[in-house]
Amino acid sequence: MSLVGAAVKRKEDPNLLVGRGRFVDDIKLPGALFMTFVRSTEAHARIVSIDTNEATAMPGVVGIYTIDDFADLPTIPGLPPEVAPLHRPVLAKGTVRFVGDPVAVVVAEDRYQAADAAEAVFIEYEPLPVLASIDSSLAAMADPEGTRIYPDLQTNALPIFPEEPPAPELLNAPMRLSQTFINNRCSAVPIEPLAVVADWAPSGLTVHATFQAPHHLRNQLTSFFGIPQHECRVIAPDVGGGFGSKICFYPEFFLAPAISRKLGRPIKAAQTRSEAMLHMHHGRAQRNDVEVGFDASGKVLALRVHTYQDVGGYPDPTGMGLGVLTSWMSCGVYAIPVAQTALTNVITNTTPVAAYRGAGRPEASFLIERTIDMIADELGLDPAAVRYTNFIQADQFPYPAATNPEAVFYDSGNYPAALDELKRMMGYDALLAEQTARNADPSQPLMGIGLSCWLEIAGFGPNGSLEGFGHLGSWESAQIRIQPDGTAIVSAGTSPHGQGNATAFAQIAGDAMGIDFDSIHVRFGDTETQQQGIGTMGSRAIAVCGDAIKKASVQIRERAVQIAAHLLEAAPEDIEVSAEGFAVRGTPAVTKSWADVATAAFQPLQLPEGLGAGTLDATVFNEVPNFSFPSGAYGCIVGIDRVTGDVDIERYVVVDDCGTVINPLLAEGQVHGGVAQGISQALYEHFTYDENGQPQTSTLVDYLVPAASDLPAYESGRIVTPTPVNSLGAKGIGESGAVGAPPAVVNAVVDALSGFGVRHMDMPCTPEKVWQAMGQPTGSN
Ligand code: MCN
Repeated sequence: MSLVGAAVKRKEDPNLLVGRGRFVDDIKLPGALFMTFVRSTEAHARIVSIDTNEATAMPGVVGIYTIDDFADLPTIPGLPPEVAPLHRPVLAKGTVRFVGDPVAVVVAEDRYQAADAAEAVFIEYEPLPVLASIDSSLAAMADPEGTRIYPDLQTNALPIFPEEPPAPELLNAPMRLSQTFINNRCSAVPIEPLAVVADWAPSGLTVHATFQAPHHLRNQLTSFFGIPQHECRVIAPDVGGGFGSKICFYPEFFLAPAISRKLGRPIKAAQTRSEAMLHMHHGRAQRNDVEVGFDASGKVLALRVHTYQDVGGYPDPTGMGLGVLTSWMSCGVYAIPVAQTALTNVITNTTPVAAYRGAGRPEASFLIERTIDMIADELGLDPAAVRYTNFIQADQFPYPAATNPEAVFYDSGNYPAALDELKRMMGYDALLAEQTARNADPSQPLMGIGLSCWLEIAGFGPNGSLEGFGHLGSWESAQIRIQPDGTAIVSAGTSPHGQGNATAFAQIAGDAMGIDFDSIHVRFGDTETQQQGIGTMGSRAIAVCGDAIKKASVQIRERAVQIAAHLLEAAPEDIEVSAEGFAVRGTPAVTKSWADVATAAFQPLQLPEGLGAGTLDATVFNEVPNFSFPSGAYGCIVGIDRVTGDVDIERYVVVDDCGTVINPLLAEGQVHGGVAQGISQALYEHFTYDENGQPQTSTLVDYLVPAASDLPAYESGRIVTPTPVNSLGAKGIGESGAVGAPPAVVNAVVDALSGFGVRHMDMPCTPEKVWQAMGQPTGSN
């Protein structure tokens, strides 16, 4: 039986389930000191003075540092030289730009002493005008004397794709509508906040970091400190969730090594939850101004989108790229003849914004899926029918995206089939009838039905796709070594943060080599043992690294067959491979086990001519020709309390297409997690600031993360259109749920409220907003 496609249980779980995971904060090095930040309480201010006298004398304090103590250090890497004024120093230099901005570091014998001393550092600020939103930052630009968050840059707005005049196809369309969509700012909330342990010994630097791409960090740390790569080892042990926020470079990654070098002792930093909410980069925070032209059948003739991305107080390279992905994916699964996209990154006095599960694609699916529903509403058509009218058809692949037809080609898909399957699973037609009856009955909750036919760009791998974010390349590496006992060690260049890649990689390797699943050990996350890799982002582990593992496995198998043929005195073509070993076709009694063949691989006298000792060792650097474009159709049914406005998700049905599924259990788990985040964005989560840039939601008391009981049981379906861009036919699925879910939920809420004249509602659709939209009903249930 094939391992690929089997619902194998996770290799990683036994340790995690008994509390034997090893996270960064579990690492306790002898003599380690703890560092903590003194963070800005102002959103925008000039630093007048920093008084450390009282704190320096406090118990356990070893040192307190400001930017003046690190004058020799470069700025945090990533941004290109053209935007030099935006390069972020490792601590605030003269000016603070958001609440939470690190101003000073306190180093003490333990974390409690460090925290106490940080409270006793007094900073005098001279407040500057605060621009805490896209709108206020752009408004300041209209005034030549208005505030510039980076005076040397002289602008708060960084145009990436300039706005063009509306195309004739839009101006001449029989019908037009426009809408501004606000994609609410979210905080990632991984169970494990940011943590790092740095130990700079005479032999070199060792860094344990909770991070999604240890090689990326190693490469940047070595150029930052000007040391050779063999003197820097970065280890990402177990990582307790990342959701994209652990792909960015934060000041502590550079300061912990710098202080360790200064003091000659290991340094640990580990955020509290409240610090993480303020300082780990946020996600979304976009405004999308959409204009669409269409005809009476619902056919979209032209789409024009201007995306404004809030990049926060310190633009991050990943954050600067989010809107590019939104722009590319703005047409979704639809054959839209004319698409015009503009993009402006906007600097504000808020926490920097960067990758967050989906990173730019949930914003695109939200704007286009809401737009399609608004067209249906305008024309009085079934939203499903408008989707069928506009779908790209299954025979049109590779399909050049109208937003960038030279560079972006959808690989494969069957969007009408996904919607057919969704409608079947939902019982769509019966639901429409049920809705009419329920909504006419005041004793029942209002019913809404929402669809989302989403598309995303994943499998980041084609050359050039990651280099712009400072990565060495976009390839991925895999090495497989067969040990003399016939077991295999698979070393992967990507390292996961909760996805279960070890299990999926072992399935791929097991099938391709023929070795038993339990005899395959997967390693990752340590630059000493996997010397080169790129990392985990853009749902690429399976499509790029899994493909590398398959290719390396094929090489191993070919060489193993040659050895077995030699030992069995048969022709390689006659050798049959299984988990038990090697047999000669027609004479199954004559066999060699994997251990026999693997042992021979280390004994040159046993090997056929041309193969040397250690031959069962293969390294592959895998380049893929294109991204993969997972897609799907999601359906959401909500019931809305007619008195309180509370939205209850009654059913949530998913049809995913990630091409070949490696492990349905894990793939479904990924979708469940992503959908949970998407529902949460649609109904609960919103990181907000007041007009002074003070965060209003920086603890889990006021930033709403749903509990399991707030979420529905999902009904899962699937179609499979394998991708031609890798040998597995597999597309990414790690972000799909987060991309597809928000519009399905909001479409359902707006559908339920359509009787009140509601055309759109920005996320999150809180009970209060819904109650207001219903005209503030009174009464009781
Ligand atoms: N899989 C599969 N078949 C496929 C594709 C994937 O069975 N065709 C399964 C495999 O088990 C694989 C997993 O899904 O291990 C995810 O694979 P892939 O889609 O290649 O994504 P990555 O491993 O590259 O994960 C990245 C993606 C991203 S970018 C974020 S952010 C994210 C995520 O996945 N953050 C997560 N999933 C997360 N899951 C957890 N638990 N925690 C996070 O922080």
